[in-house]
Amino acid sequence: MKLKRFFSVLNGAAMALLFATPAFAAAGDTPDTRADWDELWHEVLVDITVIGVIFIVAAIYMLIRFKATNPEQVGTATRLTTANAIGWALIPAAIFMADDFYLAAKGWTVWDHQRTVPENAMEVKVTGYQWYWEFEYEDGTTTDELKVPVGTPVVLRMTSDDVIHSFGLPYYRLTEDVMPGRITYIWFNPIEEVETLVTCREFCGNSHSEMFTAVEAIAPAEFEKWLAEQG
Ligand SMILES: [Cu+2]
Repeated sequence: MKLKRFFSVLNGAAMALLFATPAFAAAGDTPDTRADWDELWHEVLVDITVIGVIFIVAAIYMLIRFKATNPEQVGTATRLTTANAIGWALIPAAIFMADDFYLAAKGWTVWDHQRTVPENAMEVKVTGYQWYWEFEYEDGTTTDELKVPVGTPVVLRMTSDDVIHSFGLPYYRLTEDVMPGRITYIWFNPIEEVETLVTCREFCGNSHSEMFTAVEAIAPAEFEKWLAEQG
């Protein structure tokens, strides 16, 4: 009976966990893929921690509560009916699986935001070479580092001149494969002035580790001035 009460508390905690997770923060018209991703990651950490603690506490409780007092001891519990046994296995499993499905569904929301390019996005073409990145702006300017104006979403249309690379923007929580003969894309929303890393995230030959540069989000006026100077 005690065990039954224990499991009903456990199930209650799991349900509370499911419904207590916070909703996604809306970031105006343009979703902030960083915030999306961070929130999902935070939820995953909280959920696996809570579920882990529940299982550890349950295991320790049962180890102590039902410990045999001598090696010949036989358990005295009444046998569960088949239906009960199946129920005890499936219902808790379904409850914890529900959390997985819930997180997976949120993952699709993040993915959907990452795949849907805002209409006002500025386009930059990216080409991967062994072993550097080249950026081409809408006016034809090419550079070896990425500068973008704060406040304008940026879509990168990417391809490779040689082997398969992977374009990584850790700060913006984005990675996308870059392949010869194909154009892939990612977009991000630079909402603050910050200089961070562009890196290749797929081994692409001897100098793969040198295939990094900067992505710098700067004030729009400064960006216009810089772009004009490049020409
Ligand atoms: Cu590479």
